[in-house]
Amino acid sequence: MKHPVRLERQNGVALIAIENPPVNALSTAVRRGILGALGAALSDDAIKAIVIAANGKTFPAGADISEFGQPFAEPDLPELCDLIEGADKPVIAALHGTVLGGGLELAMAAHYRIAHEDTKLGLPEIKLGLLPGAGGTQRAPRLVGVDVALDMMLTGAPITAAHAQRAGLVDGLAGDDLRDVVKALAAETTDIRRTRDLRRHLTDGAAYMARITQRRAALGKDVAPHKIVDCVEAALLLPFDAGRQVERTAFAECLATPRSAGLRHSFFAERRAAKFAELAHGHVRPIEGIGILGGGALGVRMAINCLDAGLPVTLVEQGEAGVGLVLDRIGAHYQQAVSAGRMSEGQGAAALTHLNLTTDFGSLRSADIIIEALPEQAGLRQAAFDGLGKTAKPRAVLATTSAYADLSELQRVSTRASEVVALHSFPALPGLDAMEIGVPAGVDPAAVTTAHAFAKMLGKLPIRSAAHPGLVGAYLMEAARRAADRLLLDGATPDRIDAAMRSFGMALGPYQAMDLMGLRQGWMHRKSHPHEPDPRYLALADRMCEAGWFGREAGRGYYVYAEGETHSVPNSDMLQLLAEERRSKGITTRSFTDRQMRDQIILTWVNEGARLVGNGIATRPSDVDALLVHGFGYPRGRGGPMQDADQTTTFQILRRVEILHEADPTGWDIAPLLRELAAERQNFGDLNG
Ligand code: 3H9
Repeated sequence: MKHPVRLERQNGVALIAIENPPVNALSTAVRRGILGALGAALSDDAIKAIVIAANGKTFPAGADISEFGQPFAEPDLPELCDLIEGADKPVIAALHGTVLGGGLELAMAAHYRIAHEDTKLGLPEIKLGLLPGAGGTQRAPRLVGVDVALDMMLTGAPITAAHAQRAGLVDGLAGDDLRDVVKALAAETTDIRRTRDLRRHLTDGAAYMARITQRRAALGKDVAPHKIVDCVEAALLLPFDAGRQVERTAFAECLATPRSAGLRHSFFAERRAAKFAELAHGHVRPIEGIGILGGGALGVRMAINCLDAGLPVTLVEQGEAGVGLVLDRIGAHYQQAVSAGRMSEGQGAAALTHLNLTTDFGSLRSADIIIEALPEQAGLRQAAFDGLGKTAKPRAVLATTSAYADLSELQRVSTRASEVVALHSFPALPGLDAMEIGVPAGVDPAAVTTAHAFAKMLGKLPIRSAAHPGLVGAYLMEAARRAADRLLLDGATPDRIDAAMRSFGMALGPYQAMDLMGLRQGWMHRKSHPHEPDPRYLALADRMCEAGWFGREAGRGYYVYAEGETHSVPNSDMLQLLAEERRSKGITTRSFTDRQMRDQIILTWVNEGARLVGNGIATRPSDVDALLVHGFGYPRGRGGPMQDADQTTTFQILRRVEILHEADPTGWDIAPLLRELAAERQNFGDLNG
């Protein structure tokens, strides 16, 4: 492996250049390299000053997160920062790119900092359930004062170079000549200014403590924010080295929390999920215009997503009245965004100029990606894909928004087998930004990479699924609904189960999610794929669909949604149906604890997630996690159900599923992969690759 740190000497200045792509993370090898180069520069009498810089796209964007949890390797970053600060020759950091976490801490330990004017600087450790652990909590308040320091650490949001200069975090800005500017400065600098010795922000102790008290009072339950405030308080009250010791202990405590493990898992799960195999050999085709077929809720939502991303949209709807309705809906959306101050009037109007609403199917001819968002009606989708096969331009990607569509059938009727994918999105709630890309056999890798690029353009997290009824997301939610239905049969209610899942941290309970996604597709799939007879099958969802209670869009599902109101109440007619179902099966109801209800659902996700990975439908267990987090609001700080399961052993998980299976044999079909992993003493993380 190429050495990740190089030392160059020129005109009495030593340049320590870090080169560890992609983000110059401060791995063990990098820390060792810097230590060696620093030692060599300090012991060389010809060297008068030292510059620390990085090659590639950024100064280090932090400690190497993948090393957390592994055995400790010397030198650790706090120690390295102390050595840099203690150097008896001036050390200047040349900053560019995203100077984050440990990277910024390294820079704060240098005696001076010059940044490229486009640099972003931040302390995002809190997003990993951590705190700056390499002296950052002690040096930042000394450099920028308690307020800016706490803002940076408690929000994790980066600041611009100009802001950093105003705040005193950097000493000067430069353009593309950053290296030359810094080398010239180093050649003439003799003063050593150690951050640990700065006092100017620590002189008014009463004001500092008042800010600490104020911030502490506003904190929630998470550990890291409290520890951050404790450390920043220690920066005032204790000598520097003692404050560093407080920080070291606090960092270790945060690192050991399940929340940090979950957030770190999520960080890598999101990046892994977006890595489709096709990216290695499929090019992205130009995406200049999107066609949407159908102006129902899904079509309208997709159109708005595209317009927001600056993509021109042609939306085809049946009849002039339909077109008018769609225009009203999209217009109302932008009007609301303007009134709420989310965009200017000009921006709202500009978005609408990119919208072409028409009844002419032929207008889809010029689109690079055509997205079918039609209502669920027998034969409608097939007819549409037949038409698209004849109309779409060559190499246009043809996508369905349905998770249950038979993709091979759509490949056949369109005669464009290489271009058909599913693009399935999730309930429209803040933070739910997954877009599942369903890929049947025979699709051109370029169609997949183009769909992937499209998802990214919309600001979505693309997650791959093989062709499968429900893909991964809707399948898992339907499985959760089936598992929860067993609880309904025995005495629980949908709102109690949803509340139990929300108290666990989910954005939505399974029944709320079903209402938002709509019950119709799952029902049609069940009708065309009858299940084995099961005396404990609860026909509630089927009976609700027969009554037309398809969920949120129909105004009624497990809940009733009053026009224009955001809150919902349980559907009393549905509860009536449930009571009838129980009576007809002679059930004596009992009560369940929140814990029992949660276990039933989470273990279902683990078991069914294992089945999907075992069958090659989901690429890896962490994709199942990313999908539950980004599709249905599983608490990101827990990582996802597979990561949650890995907090014990697969053997223990299997045992728990076996116990549930013994109690309810038709309710549980144990996934072969779960048995295999348990037998081989492996966990799900071993399959993430
Ligand atoms: C810390 O510093 C603790 C210290 O206070 C104390 C220590 C004692 N480590 O996001 P991207 C990888 S905690 C390892 O797709 P972008 C990432 O996995 C750290 N790997 O690119 C991906 O790998 P791959 C504080 C990292 O351009 C590749 O880089 N720092 C790290 O959209 C590209 O990433 C942070 O929390 C890392 N620190 O965004 C910063 N960072 O290609 C976290 C990235 O194999 N990172 N990778 O999939 C980020 O916010 C973004 O990655 C960044 C680039 C903005 C830098």
